[in-house]
Amino acid sequence: MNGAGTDADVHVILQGAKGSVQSYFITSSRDLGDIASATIWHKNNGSGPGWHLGWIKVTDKQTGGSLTWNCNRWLATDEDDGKIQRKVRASGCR
Ligand SMILES: [Ca+2]
Repeated sequence: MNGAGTDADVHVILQGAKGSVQSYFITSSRDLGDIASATIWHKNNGSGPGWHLGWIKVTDKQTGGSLTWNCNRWLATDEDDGKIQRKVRASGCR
């Protein structure tokens, strides 16, 4: 997909049943519990910030368990509904 990548600064918040963390490469000394959602946004900087987010995968390095959630939305001011932040969860991406 043309222009689907981004060179903007990307941020993620993972929201678990027991708390949340914020970073791109995420580590946590705490057990977050079952992951309920991930909030993902970028700063709309760089030369091609518009980003098509197909899916996210969250892997728990301790348990080896992982989940994959589909998004298939743009985070772009000039695509889709113009939003550059999405909340991704099992039930969908908005
Ligand atoms: Ca782009």
